[in-house]
Amino acid sequence: MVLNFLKAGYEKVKEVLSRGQAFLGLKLRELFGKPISEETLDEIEKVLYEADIGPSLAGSLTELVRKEHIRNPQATPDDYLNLIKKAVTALLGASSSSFKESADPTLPTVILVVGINGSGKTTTIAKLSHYLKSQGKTVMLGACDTFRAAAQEQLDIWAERTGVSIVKGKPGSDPAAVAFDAYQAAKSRGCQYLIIDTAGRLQNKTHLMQELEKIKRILGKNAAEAPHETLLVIDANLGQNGIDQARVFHQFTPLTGIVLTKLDGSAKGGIVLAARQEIGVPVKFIGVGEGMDDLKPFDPESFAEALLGQ
Ligand SMILES: Nc1nc2c(ncn2[C@@H]2O[C@H](COP(=O)(O)OP(=O)(O)OP(=O)(O)O)[C@@H](O)[C@H]2O)c(=O)[nH]1
Ligand SMILES: [Mg+2]
Repeated sequence: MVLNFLKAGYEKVKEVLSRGQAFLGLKLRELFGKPISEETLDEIEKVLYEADIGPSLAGSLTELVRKEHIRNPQATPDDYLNLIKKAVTALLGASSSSFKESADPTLPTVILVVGINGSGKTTTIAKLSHYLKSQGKTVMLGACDTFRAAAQEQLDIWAERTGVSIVKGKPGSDPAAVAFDAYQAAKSRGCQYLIIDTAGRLQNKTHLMQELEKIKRILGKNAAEAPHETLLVIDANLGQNGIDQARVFHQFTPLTGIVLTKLDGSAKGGIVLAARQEIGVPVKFIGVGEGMDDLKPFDPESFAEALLGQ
């Protein structure tokens, strides 16, 4: 059952990542079919770089190919592709979609969700609530995007649809105060998870980033280990720009995971690797559509396969 559920999501990703000439696996296979010379190695590095996997990883994967060629001059395109796939899977580590839970099972596990405008935070929270509920967990939402009146309304609609409770604040009120109230409500009602929605913010607006720090601080006053998870939602279409965002968010509110959304419409899957290599933060979930079921736990092997083909 779980495998089918996973497969369905990755088929979608595979379909998008393998579209047309952009397909990394296809381009690499072509280059691996040529005699491996300095020129071919340069081309390989360029193709990897263009896939948004980040410059240092593009370099180290190219080095792997060089070494393999020296070790075994008869290596086939399949040998090289397998080598890269293995390195990519190893870099991504074991499947890591599980959350750090509250040490005290009577207190809620708090998940703070951050990101720039329109990245998919609110939709991701709806999908995550649905995912946790389907595992029999109780969930409360904290609508801490008090910046736009419509934002709380949007979360409210999702709360009703997914059948979870929600705590809202007055439009324009202090989001940290709403986070405080939401924690107290989740605690007194014995909810297992509290998921905090925040307003979209550009990472270069320092006062907005400090507001996030405050939300985090207030949550920490309720329980020293809260928030247990801080998830950054990144739109996969942003490519390397998403990594720059992650770096700044990570400074203000240290991230424990990334949710990469809109992978159903983007051929920019390489950002998953760059996030791991350059920020050291794992991708925990991927978003593959706008529906409630369109959030999938991140699976390194399926992802490497979707990215590189085979
Ligand atoms: N195709 C696709 N669309 C998505 C996905 N996730 C979110 N969206 C869409 O992206 C748009 C923005 O999503 P929101 O969840 O409102 O984004 P947000 O980060 O909460 O936005 P702000 O609160 O304005 O910062 C909506 O139209 C969503 O339906 C996804 O995985 N795939
Ligand atoms: Mg939102």
